[in-house]
Amino acid sequence: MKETLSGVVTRVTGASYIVETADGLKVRCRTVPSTVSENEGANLVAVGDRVGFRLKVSETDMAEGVITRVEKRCTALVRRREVRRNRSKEKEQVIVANIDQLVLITSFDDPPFNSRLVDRYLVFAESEKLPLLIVVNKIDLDEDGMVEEDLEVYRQLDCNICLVSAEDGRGIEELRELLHDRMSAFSGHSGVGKSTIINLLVGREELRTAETSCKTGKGVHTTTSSAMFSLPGGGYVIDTPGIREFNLSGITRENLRFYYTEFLRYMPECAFSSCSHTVEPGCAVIAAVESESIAPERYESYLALLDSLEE
Ligand SMILES: Nc1nc2c(ncn2[C@@H]2O[C@H](COP(=O)(O)OP(=O)(O)OP(=O)(O)O)[C@@H](O)[C@H]2O)c(=O)[nH]1
Ligand SMILES: [Mg+2]
Ligand SMILES: [Zn+2]
Repeated sequence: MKETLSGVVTRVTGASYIVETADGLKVRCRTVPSTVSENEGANLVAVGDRVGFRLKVSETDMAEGVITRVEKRCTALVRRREVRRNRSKEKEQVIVANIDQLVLITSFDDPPFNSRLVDRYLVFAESEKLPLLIVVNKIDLDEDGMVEEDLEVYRQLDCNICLVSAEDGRGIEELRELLHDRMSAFSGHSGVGKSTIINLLVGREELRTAETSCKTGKGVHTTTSSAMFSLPGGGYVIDTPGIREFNLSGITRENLRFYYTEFLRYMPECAFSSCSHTVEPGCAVIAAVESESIAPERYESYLALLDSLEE
């Protein structure tokens, strides 16, 4: 019997999976009825999954294999779907597995920095227990050093911030270090420069390989499915469709307050233990906002998000 190799699933196209080994071997694999999964429910194989596979004799020049085992996922980002109480978890679709950090790409301008979007990602990252890295691209457009005004609020929170310009290369090495040896999910608004940054990080050569090794006829730029790219020196980045696509059903009007982490130290002082920090008397969070110990912008964003969540 052939030896079992192990690798990471870097692309899913229908029932065909590209698995990449640590030494860079790329193998097109399929599953078989005897494929064993250590995960319950959800889809059998997702981008980011660590799998065991065996090579088989192939007619084409590309190596082919059979996935024998799918390892237990540490994390999973799940596609948004209608929340129906009686549905079992089996219907969930995992967009990407084993991510260890979320990377929100924003831009200083064109499109302008959007702090409400940053707040949404902070809530989402907190609810998924994933660290968030905020990347601000296009700092070459910031001639007067205005970017720190946008970031003042976030400098006080527990998240990494990296200023870059894909145009002139500033900050790219620092970003590279923050991504080293990790599995990072990129998202952000259209036009902020995600593709440009990924191109810089992985090198054009790598992108072209991914393009030609996948016979869908679609380019990597029309990223509807998830594709993962290996970073030279270790680690992976994946261009995701963004939180609009993710399941946010874990965030409710009741638990939102726990995901604004700077509120936490004041909450025990609220007169009511179930305080929503909106209309209740004796609210310590509101008092902290009034004394600007909590940034008023963040509190306003909390109210706006609370409003947008269904009762
Ligand atoms: N000035 C400036 N322009 C940039 C920078 N990075 C990217 N751009 C430009 O911004 C535009 C959008 O870049 P993309 O990389 O396509 O953006 P994206 O986030 O992948 O957009 P979608 O694929 O639509 O989500 C392009 O015209 C880039 O040339 C930068 O650092 N500075
Ligand atoms: Mg793009
Ligand atoms: Zn309160």
